[in-house]
Amino acid sequence: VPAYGQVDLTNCDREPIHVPGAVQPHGVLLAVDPAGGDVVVASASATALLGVRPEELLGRPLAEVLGREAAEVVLAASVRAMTAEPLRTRLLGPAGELAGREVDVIAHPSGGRLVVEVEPVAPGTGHAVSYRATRAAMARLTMSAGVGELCRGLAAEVRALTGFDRVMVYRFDAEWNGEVVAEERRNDLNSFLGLHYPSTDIPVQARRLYEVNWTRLIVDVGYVPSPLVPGVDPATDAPLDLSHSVLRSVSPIHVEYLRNMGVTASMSVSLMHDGRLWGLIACHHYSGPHRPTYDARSAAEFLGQVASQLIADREGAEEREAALAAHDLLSALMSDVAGSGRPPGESLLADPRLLQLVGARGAALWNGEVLRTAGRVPDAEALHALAAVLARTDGAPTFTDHVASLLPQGAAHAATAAGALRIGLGRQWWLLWLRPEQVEVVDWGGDPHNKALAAAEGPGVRLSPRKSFDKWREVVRGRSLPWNRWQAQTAERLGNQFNSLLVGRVREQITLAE
Ligand code: BLA
Repeated sequence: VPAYGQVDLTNCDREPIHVPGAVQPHGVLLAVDPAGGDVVVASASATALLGVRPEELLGRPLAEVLGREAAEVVLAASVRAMTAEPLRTRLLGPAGELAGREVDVIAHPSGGRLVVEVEPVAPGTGHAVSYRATRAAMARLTMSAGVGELCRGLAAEVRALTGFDRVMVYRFDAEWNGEVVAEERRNDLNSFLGLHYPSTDIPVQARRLYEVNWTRLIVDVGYVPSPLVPGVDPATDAPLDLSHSVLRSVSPIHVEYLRNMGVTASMSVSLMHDGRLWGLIACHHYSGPHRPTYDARSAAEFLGQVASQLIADREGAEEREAALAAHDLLSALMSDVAGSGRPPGESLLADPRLLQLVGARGAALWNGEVLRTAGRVPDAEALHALAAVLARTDGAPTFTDHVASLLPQGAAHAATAAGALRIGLGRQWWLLWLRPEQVEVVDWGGDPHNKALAAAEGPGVRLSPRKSFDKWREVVRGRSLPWNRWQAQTAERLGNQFNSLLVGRVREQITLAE
């Protein structure tokens, strides 16, 4: 059995979370030989829930647990692999807590086995989830205007569906750090909106798992894992792969993290785009165990899929609009520069639209003799060093959101120039746009509730949102917000227009001289 206890903060990205050798105890997991229909592995939770010790179930037909009819449906469905529909049935055979109760039976293949999970349809937790209600929720999402409204709508719909105290939309950046971009919560809870977390909070193997299994639930963070019996499949000597299990026991490191946050139950749903994890719907409960029904979880997963597609579409549209707006702004700027009667470099640097155009806070222009600057910039020496390190012979735009990785001395200027975008003009001119480091822009400490939360953390707490935020600050220290494609294109366009303007001026002067 893989030993859970050996995981610590330094090796948690190698914890084999898909083979924990245990499940959460609110349901029973059975692995069945699909040929004969006999049980080959059973979870210890069988003792309480079915009134039979797991050892006693081994070698017995699935029909003895589920009843003949249900067992036949499940085994027949196994031939159709992952497409099997979960089955709702009443358990008449067993003597434990599930005796006579309605259960969901969720089956999927794993290795050579059929994994059959039995979960009670708990009274009270399931808001009745209907196709009609889910479709209406989907229609509401479709009508929302921008990406922000869409994410807020998604959080609201999922909260209504599942009853969690807090539902967040969590979005990954290119380095897998994350940000809470939307939130719906109980009124008395402090807000997490806008908070950032480092990539290590959701390690790589977890993200990989979440790309293939789109929903996970921790019903009660105080649960005692229920081991599988036997710990390895006797036919293969390998532990059962629980990647697609709904009862999978989760990483104890993550459980510790949730406990430190005061979370008592948690769920998350993958938001996928183009086969990659785009974000998560992250749900917290703070008032004890919480178990939305399988149907509610499935509906949340479905809305997540719809929403992530919509988000991708909207983002594409918003980006095109931003690029068009920048195009218009550039035309207006350049025509004013051309008509100003002043030297073009001087009037360009005096115009605030130069920074607005690409979302910069500072700019500098060198014409081979004079250095002109606008906004927040480092000293002249740093600007020349930066322009040199980003230089390209063809003058095409070059950019970085981490100046310090190109220039060791650049770290000292992160407050003005953590990020830089350069274009070459003519033979020896260059133009630089600058951005400060991102941590200056984001501030967790601004929210007094979060300050109180941080103060309440004891010295022994090694995992917490506050500590994560500090870690995120370290990760992004010295980095600016990234430059995107249309910003680089806008810069290039400005370069071309500015060059034509200069060439035109030179021609004029030649003509005048003749
Ligand atoms: C899993 N970490 C997760 C999950 C989330 C987070 C959402 C998915 C599991 C779930 O649904 O609960 C992180 N949760 C967050 C964040 C917020 C939140 C950032 O609510 C912000 C509001 N975690 C750590 C560290 C390690 C770690 C330092 O912070 C390792 C050293 C591990 N996190 C870790 C592991 C998992 C995880 C191993 C996988 C859990 C599993 O599915 O078994």
